[in-house]
Amino acid sequence: MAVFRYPLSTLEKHPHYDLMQALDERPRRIPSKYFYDDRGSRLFERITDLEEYYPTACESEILHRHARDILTDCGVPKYLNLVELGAGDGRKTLHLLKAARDKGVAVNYRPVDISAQALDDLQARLHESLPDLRIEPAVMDIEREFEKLPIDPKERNLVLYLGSSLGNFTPDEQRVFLDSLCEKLHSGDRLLLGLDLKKDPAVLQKAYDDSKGVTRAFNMNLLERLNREVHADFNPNRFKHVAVYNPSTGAMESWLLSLEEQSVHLRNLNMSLHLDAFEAIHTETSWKFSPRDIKALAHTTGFTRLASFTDYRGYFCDELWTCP
Ligand code: AVI
Repeated sequence: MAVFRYPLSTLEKHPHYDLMQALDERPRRIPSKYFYDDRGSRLFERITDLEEYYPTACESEILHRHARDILTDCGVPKYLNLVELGAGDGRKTLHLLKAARDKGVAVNYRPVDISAQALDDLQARLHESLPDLRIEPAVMDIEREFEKLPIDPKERNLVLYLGSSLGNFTPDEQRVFLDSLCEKLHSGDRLLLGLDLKKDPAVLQKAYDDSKGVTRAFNMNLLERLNREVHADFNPNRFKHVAVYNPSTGAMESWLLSLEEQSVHLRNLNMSLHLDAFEAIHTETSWKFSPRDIKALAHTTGFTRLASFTDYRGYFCDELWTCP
């Protein structure tokens, strides 16, 4: 049972209100966005280098093979406002940026990410490969600051939402997010949406519980982050990283399982948690999509599908959508 000691009126204004609420739910949760502090973002980059974590290699292959087709399907405009949500290290996007340069499309690249460090690294890396690229990074929590997305009202926009990050939202949140995006974009603007496809759970299992323990460290970093930032006293050795496929929802779920009965104090939140032995804290759901799911998602959120690109194994797809 969690105990809040703040008067209710001030509680909602607390910068960690979402975390406090989530920790008090049953099952308890830590919102997935807390993964991405600077250390978490670096760990995530290491995950994307793992052979077992196939989505990055698949999407790189797709963008390498189809960057030119994607630009053709965007109408090869003279100028493109390229907004990338949750840009991370931007390595996959390089294929698209190079294809635009080769086709003479002037790009204003606007990567958006929750981690300032990730954006600094991205900018430095891109400067080496494409020194003339115009790049305007923005540190932003897209869930909280959606209205600030740098959509250009006068030019053609292409929004990239890669890596199946949409799959970290619940299906309701996915629809609300895409609905709002469709409303914000203008007729003819494009969305390139990376979605991880449903597949043999054995492949998924390895991707979310890799043999080098990087995903485990990524999950555990949540506890370490709370220790650093809100002066909690989690002992990561008393928790286990658990990744399971839920066949009824078609999603991978990540949990932190308390290995014993324990109490944890989160000093800056003025909050204590009592965890039972084997009580689990939910940290992430990674929804996977079937072709039917994708069709329905585009249809219910007002987008028109223009093209779909997949990798040679058929594990992942990038969907190109437009707003009517
Ligand atoms: C960012 N997101 C799409 C990743 C995923 O696959 O859900 C985060 C991740 N979690 C564990 N491994 C990677």
